[in-house]
Amino acid sequence: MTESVPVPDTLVVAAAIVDDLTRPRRLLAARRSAPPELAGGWELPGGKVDPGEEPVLALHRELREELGVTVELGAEVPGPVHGCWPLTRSLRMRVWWAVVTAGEPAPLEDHDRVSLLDPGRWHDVAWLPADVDVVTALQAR
Ligand code: DCM
Repeated sequence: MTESVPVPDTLVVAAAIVDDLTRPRRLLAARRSAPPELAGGWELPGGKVDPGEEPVLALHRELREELGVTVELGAEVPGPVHGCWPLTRSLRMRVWWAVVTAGEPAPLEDHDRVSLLDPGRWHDVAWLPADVDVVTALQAR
């Protein structure tokens, strides 16, 4: 008999928003104010994909809702598990590079701060655990 392995079933999408897709220098980090267990942690902004929703469209929606910005997406940042970044047993994340094309990033929903991290300081905030590895991959680029 084979053990059944729980399959992560909810997709989260997030953006590594930088000033320039070709030569990224500054990286946007957003600090969560909710829910209580995540409050104070910094993340690459994004959120859960709704059932039936196209992941890329979900990311545009989340960035509009959370930060009030329109973005252009660059390449995907592939994670170690089937291209995804594991968050929990039931959540996995996909991440894309992005640049803002309209709007000024502001913490509108579930966030209380937005920070632009200078070159060499991308690890200087208390990232949520899964985001630490993503930021390391972003820096290695
Ligand atoms: N999440 C994360 N890192 C991100 C974005 C989201 O770890 N860059 C996590 C936080 C939540 C879950 O994904 O547990 C869903 O996010 P949201 O509440 O924004 O939909």
